[in-house]
Amino acid sequence: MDEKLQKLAAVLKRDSVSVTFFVGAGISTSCGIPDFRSPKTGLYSNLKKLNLPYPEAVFDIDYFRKSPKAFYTLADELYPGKFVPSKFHYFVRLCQDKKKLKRCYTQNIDTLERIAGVRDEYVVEAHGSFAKNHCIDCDWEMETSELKRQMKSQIPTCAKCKGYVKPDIVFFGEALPAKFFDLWDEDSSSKTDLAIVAGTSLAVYPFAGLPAEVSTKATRVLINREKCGDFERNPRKSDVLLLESCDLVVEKLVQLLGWEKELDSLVKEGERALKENALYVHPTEKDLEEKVKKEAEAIAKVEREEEKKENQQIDELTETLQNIKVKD
Ligand code: CNA
Repeated sequence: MDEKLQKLAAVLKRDSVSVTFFVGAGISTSCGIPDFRSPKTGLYSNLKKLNLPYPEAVFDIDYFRKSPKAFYTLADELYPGKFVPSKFHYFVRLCQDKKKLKRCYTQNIDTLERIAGVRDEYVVEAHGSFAKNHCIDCDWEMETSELKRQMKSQIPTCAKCKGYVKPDIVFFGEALPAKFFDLWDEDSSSKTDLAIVAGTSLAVYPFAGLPAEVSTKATRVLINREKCGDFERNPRKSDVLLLESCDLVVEKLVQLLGWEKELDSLVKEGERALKENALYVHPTEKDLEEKVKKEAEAIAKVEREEEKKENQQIDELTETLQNIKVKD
């Protein structure tokens, strides 16, 4: 593994390197969030208490319509705010800070990339997230604070049509967000040097098909406990396989890159935020509207000032011209 890591570090050290991540539940298991498919510890092997007809039913939209309780039992356990990002999440953040990150495509719904400080323009939550909530019948939006309040005593229910409300997590049988398709169209046809696939069994499509579409000019890296997907079926000569824990790989990699101190301080910052109960909280719709309003006001103010300046300049010029005429 050491030789492979040294090669990877050498590529990452290049100034203009561009890195795209494709990640899954395995980057969050060290945060205490179980993945789906790991034997014994995975969610699917621990769902017996929910009496599901089959494990995937917990994320099936038709099953949710009939029995939403199973999903909400799980949602209560997984709800963001209780977990701190892993070293791997902070490694993605460091790539952003060092201007090497092109995009991070994630299947995770835990929003830990954002909590680690990866900015919206870099994150593609292919399977949605807990950020917003809608009625499954009439699409009415419920504020997250209201959803959390209702979750304590009942299944969150639409104020308009009494349908069930669920967070905007993509269930089996639902479409992926447009951002996923739009950005992948753009990204798959532009340059990337490294495609790092991590913590995923590459079992859920269309996400699982992305590594196969990565340009052959890029080096694909798999950081996972097991070989999977296109790395198994259609391996490329240039593929780098690091079949280890995601955090362990990152620990070694940052040593080679000289980024350990920066990673340590980010990890400590996260732990402190959890203790102080100050982990990132999703902005509500009202916050977002307020932000847009303030930005519009700021732009209007700048425009007004510019117009005032222009008018002043015109007045001065007119006065100068009139003076010239008077002299003539
Ligand atoms: P998965 O099918 O459970 O696969 C996880 C993969 O990660 C497996 O191959 C494991 O061997 C590997 N793995 C687990 N822990 C580690 C580790 N520490 N280091 C390296 N490898 C590890 O999960 P996928 O993400 O592939 O499946 C896609 C599903 C999972 C998406 O729809 C998600 O919404 C869903 N999911 C998300 C979360 C989350 O948000 N944290 C949790 C559970 C499931």
